[in-house]
Amino acid sequence: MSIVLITGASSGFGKACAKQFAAAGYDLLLNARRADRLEALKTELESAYPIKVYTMPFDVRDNSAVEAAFNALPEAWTQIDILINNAGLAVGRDAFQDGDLADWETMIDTNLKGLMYVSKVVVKGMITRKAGHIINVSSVAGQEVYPQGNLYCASKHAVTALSKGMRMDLLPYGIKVTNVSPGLAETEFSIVRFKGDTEKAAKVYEGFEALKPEDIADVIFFAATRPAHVNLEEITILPTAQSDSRTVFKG
Ligand code: NDP
Ligand code: 8X3
Repeated sequence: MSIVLITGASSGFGKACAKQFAAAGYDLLLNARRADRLEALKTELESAYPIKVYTMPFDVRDNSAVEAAFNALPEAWTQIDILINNAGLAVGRDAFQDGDLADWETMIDTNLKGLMYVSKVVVKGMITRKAGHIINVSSVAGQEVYPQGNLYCASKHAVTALSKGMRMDLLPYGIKVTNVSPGLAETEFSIVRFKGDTEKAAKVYEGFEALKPEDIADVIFFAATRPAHVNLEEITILPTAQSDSRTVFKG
């Protein structure tokens, strides 16, 4: 059975993807920083389905940790068929002039550089085997900018651009690259963005029905299971109440 590597699997979209792929019989490599959550998910999935899970608790921002984790992989886990680059975050929602440099660096280091480090390592085996699928989780914030979204939007625009560049360069090797751009989804995303302020986070999703992590896992699973000659290049998924990154109808 195929091996799927999911970054950011301890919560939200990544965790929902882990459940969906596990239910379909895929073996899973799960990454995030919170090792305890990964272990709990491994136990849950291995007891529910006839699959194997290997946890990789590293920080995607740390390239030497990324390389060490892949160098330490047991042989049976080295042929990664599908990479879901999902680890990411927003920190802060300030006007550019009020933004915090450390927050900006965290977003660029995680959303762009982390994706770059993990992909660089994983793509080597895909090139040798002339097969593989890289699914990058960008955002509607990677298509359109919104007020006080500045650096988060810039990091996700970079992900969308990198997906296009990867797709072009990897064409000769038959490697698919899919860019997924979700709109507002209720996960731990806004709790992280507002630095633990759960009231402020909950307000983001008041008055309309936001996407659920399972909605994003559904489209990622669909993209990953198309025939070999079919690649879904860009998938935008919004709540019905949202039309673009700035417009939400709150009834
Ligand atoms: P969550 O906060 O629920 O999950 C984020 C995941 O990323 C966690 O598993 C977290 O794990 C992991 N992560 C964060 N930083 C790092 C790091 N440095 N190294 C390894 N893992 C890391 O949010 P979502 O599920 O919503 O977010 C997933 C992706 O989807 C992100 O890229 C986000 O930008 C994007 N997105 C989210 C939308 C939304 O509205 N929710 C909409 C569009 C895109 P841990 O903390 O354990 O390391
Ligand atoms: C997450 C969705 O609209 O908060 O990428 O940027 S949004």
